[in-house]
Amino acid sequence: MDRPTWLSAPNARVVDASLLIGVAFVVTTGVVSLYSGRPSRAWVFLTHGVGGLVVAALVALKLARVRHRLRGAAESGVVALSVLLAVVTMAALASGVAWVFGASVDLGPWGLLNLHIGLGLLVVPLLLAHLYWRFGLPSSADFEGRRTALRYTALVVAGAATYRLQGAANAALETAGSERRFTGSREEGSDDGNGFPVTSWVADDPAPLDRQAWSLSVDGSVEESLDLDYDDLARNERRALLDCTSGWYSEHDWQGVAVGELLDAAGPEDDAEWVSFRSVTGYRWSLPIEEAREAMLATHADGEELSHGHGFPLRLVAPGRRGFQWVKWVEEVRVTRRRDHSERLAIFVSGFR
Ligand SMILES: Nc1nc2c(c(=O)[nH]1)N[C@H]1C(S)=C(S)[C@@H](COP(=O)(O)O)O[C@H]1N2
Ligand SMILES: [Mo]
Repeated sequence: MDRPTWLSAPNARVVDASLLIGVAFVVTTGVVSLYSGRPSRAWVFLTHGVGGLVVAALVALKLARVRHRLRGAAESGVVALSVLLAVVTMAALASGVAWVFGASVDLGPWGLLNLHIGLGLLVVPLLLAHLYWRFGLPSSADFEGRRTALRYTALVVAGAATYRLQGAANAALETAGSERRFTGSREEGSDDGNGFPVTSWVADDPAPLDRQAWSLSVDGSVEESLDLDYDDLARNERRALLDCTSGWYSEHDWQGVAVGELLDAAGPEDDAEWVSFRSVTGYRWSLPIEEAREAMLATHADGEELSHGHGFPLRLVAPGRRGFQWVKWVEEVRVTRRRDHSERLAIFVSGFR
């Protein structure tokens, strides 16, 4: 008996082109997600998950088609590269699914979500090399009009439905994944002073700071530079949630000085647009001045003096920003006219100085 037409083998070049679009989509949303901390960005994480499921289905279709070529793998470098690409892609997808269902791995300072990010980024150079050897654009004859459109729409809808079912399955199984935030992060040590994970982005690890020798300067595009000792710092309080891109979050009452008060005291010049928070290590991040006003430089968490690992004597609390922007061991607040783009590099290399 003939198969119904909608079950006939999908056009190879259209599958490949869709796979390319799908991978570009999940890599892009994955990178954007690292900069997304507010609930208004939940769609980035949602579409990343649905996109991952669609890519998984397309990979399965493609592997079913090209399986027989694997025998040549030992002889041909190009085929070997394709096999490596397939393995890394499937590992990236599997690690994402495993994370969603609450799995953990211990890789020293990194965990399963870091592994997922690493594998996802590794797909990019492998895919570019694969395209270089094997790329063929689909022609208009490859698109069978409405049928192709319907099929791919159905695929995305099925991906979204599967993603929804995941939520129900997670809740029913009561996995560690069922309590995820919209960012995918799981709770650790909230309201417990210093009892939450100590994380350095790459290798930042300064010697403990001496509170007598330390001071905070507020400078740059300001009318009057300030130099403050530890004991000069006011103790306001605000509640805020730190959400690290390695997959945990922690919410605390932070005590410290409101950045708005520091700025009022120093008097930003009219053309000041950014505020850069700078660590003794060279690690730094900046916020638009209006947002910086709402941030805090904390000396304490839940009434406990910050431990060295958490940035004693002073760390940035930047509500709605991802953890890597919450600079630790701050010694300078620099008001600037333009954004300091070197901070994007500084957060990777500050530990190696
Ligand atoms: N100076 C400095 N600040 C830093 C980091 C760092 O490596 N160096 N890591 C950031 C990252 S990735 C996170 S998630 C938070 C973690 O803060 P914690 O160690 O207090 O949990 O600090 C951020 N601030
Ligand atoms: Mo982080």
